[in-house]
Amino acid sequence: MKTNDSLSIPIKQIERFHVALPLVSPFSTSFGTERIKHAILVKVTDVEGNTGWGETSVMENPGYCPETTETAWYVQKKFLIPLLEKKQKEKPLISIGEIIETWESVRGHEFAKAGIESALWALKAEQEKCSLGKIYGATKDKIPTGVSVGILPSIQQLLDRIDNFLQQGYKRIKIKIKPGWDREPVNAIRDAFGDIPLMVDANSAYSLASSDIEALKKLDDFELMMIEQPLRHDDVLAHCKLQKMLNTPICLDESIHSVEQADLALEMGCCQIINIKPGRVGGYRNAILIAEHNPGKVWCGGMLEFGIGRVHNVFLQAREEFRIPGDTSGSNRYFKHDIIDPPITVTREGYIKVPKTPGLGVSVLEDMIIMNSLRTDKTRFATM
Ligand code: OSB
Ligand code: MG
Repeated sequence: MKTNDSLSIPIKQIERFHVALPLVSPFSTSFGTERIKHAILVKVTDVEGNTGWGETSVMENPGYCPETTETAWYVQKKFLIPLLEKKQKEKPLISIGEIIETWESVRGHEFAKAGIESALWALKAEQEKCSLGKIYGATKDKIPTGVSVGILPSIQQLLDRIDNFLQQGYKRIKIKIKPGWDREPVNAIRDAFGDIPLMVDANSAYSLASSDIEALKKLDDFELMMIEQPLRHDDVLAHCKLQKMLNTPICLDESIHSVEQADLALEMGCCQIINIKPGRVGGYRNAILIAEHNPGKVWCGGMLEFGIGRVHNVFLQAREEFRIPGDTSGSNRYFKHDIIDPPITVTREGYIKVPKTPGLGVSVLEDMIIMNSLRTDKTRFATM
């Protein structure tokens, strides 16, 4: 990353809000059903009153990854914020890269790190009076949108849902699959909607058992863009074996938690594409490094983010290495009222416009955040 990453004004305090809001409709995957979205929203304020907002968009349960809202809350409080405060005491005008380095003494906990790191990038944008997009290296003024459709009780409901999203303009459809819900729904979608850009996400629901391999091979008939994370979260070798048996490209999500793991999986042929979720890979600096190493082979995933995480992801995908539509959808696909103003909207042609105004480019509805917080805290830094 070539951007200058130093803060030009010292940090005064960090506030956190554990927010929970109902989703407009339940979201079912092979690992469970989400009805309420949880996240830890992070607000960093400097001594001159500039602010930066970030989102720790981990799930409440450890079904997708080992972290949860609770573990992130604890690790931020007990380790990440104290390490940051200590670093600033040593050196008042700290760089975000140096903060990321001091956090290397904490293994894992990528979502916890990303939540604070993203707030720091947003603060940097405010301090520089430029768009967060500039900080993240955005070059596009709009990004194509995709939507991730959960497992539904019937094929007809799935087709109705997809029809609605296509009418709203979405350019790429992803459906969740699991053994017993794969060939049939995909076949029905191809029959109903022809050769729309279509992909599937198994969230690790398959294995190398012969019945599973047969089911996955059958999907080759449908010219899918990719199959996301068919096998175990921790088994890249199995994905390597599977990729040799399939024509459809494999995309890894759950397996990738670092720049090194992304490079390894692509270089060894365990997958052809990486779903970059900044939270899962430890933040936006790592997300950008993965993209820079692998242009055209990456897209931006989602964690049903609130508006803050969503707008960070819009800026990230406005970089030129992102050439495949991602999972970033409009706010109304998730929430009745998002916590930013204006909410993220999708144009009739299926794009999200990249905000232009300085900082985050949208207003954060702090009163609404406070009203929907299960808990909040504030750490004041010792000032010089
Ligand atoms: O596997 O990509 C996934 C949501 C939560 C956890 C994991 C995943 C997802 C999605 C939805 O697919 C992406 C989104 O719309 O934000
Ligand atoms: Mg996925």
